[in-house]
Amino acid sequence: MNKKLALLAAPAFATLALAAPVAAAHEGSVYEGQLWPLNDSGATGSVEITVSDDGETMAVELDATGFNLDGPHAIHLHGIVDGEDVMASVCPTAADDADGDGVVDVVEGVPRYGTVQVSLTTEGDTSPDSALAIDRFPGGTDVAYQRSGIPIPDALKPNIGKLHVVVHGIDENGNGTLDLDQDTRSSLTEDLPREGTAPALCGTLAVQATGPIQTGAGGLADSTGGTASMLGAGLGLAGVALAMRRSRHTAA
Ligand SMILES: [Cu+2]
Repeated sequence: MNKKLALLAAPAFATLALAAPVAAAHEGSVYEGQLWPLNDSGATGSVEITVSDDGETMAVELDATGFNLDGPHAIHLHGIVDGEDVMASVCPTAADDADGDGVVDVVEGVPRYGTVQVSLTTEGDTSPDSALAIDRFPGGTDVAYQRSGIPIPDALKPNIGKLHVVVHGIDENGNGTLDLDQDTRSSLTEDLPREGTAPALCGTLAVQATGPIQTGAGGLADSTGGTASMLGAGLGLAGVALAMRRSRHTAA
């Protein structure tokens, strides 16, 4: 009986020991990312995500310019999530055009950036249910998106830095507007043309600041350990960012 309990308890303890320092770095953390063009969208951009002090919500600021499509631009946080595990990964490149038709469509990008975790709508619901609510996403060839109070799903709370920001919407025929009757339909839904959902920008996130570090070390042994772990996590994220840059350079 004791043996059984010990066997059950050991993995749980290991999970807690690993999860605790990361969770401590979640509240009040700030993440930033550069957004890189996909599918010759012509756009560039940047994003900043600030987690609230209680860790329950986030504020997102996203600025992007130069889209060749005059909107709408669906914006999502994508991630490869399996239960409570979130895997770090990289943005797709032209090499991910599996069917070789010249466009990395939204589904072809999924093995890289995962599925929609949060829909960065302008109002109302922000769950994956709103992923295709194109009337609640920004329009225009330039986008200045700002929204706060966005609920953070539980699985993402310690893992914002492993997510991708993806902005969708490209112009394929040079007229600058969304062609609802485009012959090629979205890989997600027949209701939308491919122009509407193909990714235009993608970026990974790197932590810029964490709440506990900003407010100073507590001086307790536990805090020191926590800080060291957080720095370790930060270095891991920096490694991902570097790997991304390297792969971009290789691709270019
Ligand atoms: Cu998306």
